[in-house]
Amino acid sequence: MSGGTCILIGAPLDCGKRRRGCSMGPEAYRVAGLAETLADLGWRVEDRGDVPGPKAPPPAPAGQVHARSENIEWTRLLSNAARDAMATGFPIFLGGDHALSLGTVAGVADHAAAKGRPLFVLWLDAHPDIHSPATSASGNLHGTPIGYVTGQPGFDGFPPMANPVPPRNICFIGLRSVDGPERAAIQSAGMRAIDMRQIDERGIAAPLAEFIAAVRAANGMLHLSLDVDFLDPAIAPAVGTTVPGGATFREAHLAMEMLHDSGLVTSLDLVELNPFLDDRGRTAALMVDLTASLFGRCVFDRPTRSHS
Ligand code: NNH
Ligand code: MN
Ligand code: MN
Ligand code: MN
Repeated sequence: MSGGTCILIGAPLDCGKRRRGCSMGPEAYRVAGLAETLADLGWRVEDRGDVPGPKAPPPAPAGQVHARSENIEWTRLLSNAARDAMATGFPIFLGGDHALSLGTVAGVADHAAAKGRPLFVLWLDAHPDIHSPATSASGNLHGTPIGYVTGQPGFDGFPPMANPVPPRNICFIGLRSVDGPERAAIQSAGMRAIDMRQIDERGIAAPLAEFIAAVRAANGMLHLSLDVDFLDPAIAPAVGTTVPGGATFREAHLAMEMLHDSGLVTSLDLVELNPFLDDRGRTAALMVDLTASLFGRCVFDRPTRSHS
């Protein structure tokens, strides 16, 4: 994974939750120098600008699903954008909140199916986001993309998931806020779920290497969804749902470096950055630096595939 074409796609979706600000995310990544950083690493960069989707409506009453129709429209738009981009390069979706992944993963899954390859998803997040609109207590659809892409029921009005991702192809890393119905769903499907305690005990490298090995053994494509709240709030304050005890600077970079070496990642979501909550741009800058590690920035070159 080096020297190809990266396609930047702004997805200023801000309707997957009630607290606004993620609509400013794509511009923050551009200001933080994402395109220049990738170009310096030898990538050709094509910025397709922002997908023009609907704006976030006023907050729905508590307990009701917030902005269902806006999210349906974004899911359609982004699955098309993802399918198109996968045909020509490595798409990087600049969020936008995590509801954008209903669309991006759906489009990437269609592409993988057309290629006859299984799709795997790595979800770096404090939360598993495996609700359906029926199980979500908040009614915030950013808590539902894994429910949608695995083909769970309850997504009335959304485009049917043509190529659902098998739950066993999904790996969560960084979990520390899991709701009751989410825990039940993860356990009954036997999903790979690495919580912060496991990272404390084993480090991040061992469980990630196991997942990378599984993707390679299946000749899979790998979609990476990176939620800002995967990171510890002390280093990444610009997110509406901070949870203490997150990944450290080096744990996050090591994950990106190992994923780079694997050569398996074929698409990326950068989600939940809320620039309104940032501290002099440092969270945006950190997300750009993590992306740089994923795209090959390192101190010394290593032989490819050294980690599995
Ligand atoms: N589980 C909660 C909900 O469904 C929080 C989800 N929030 C996130 N997910 N930030 O990554 O509303
Ligand atoms: Mn999330
Ligand atoms: Mn989260
Ligand atoms: Mn939840």
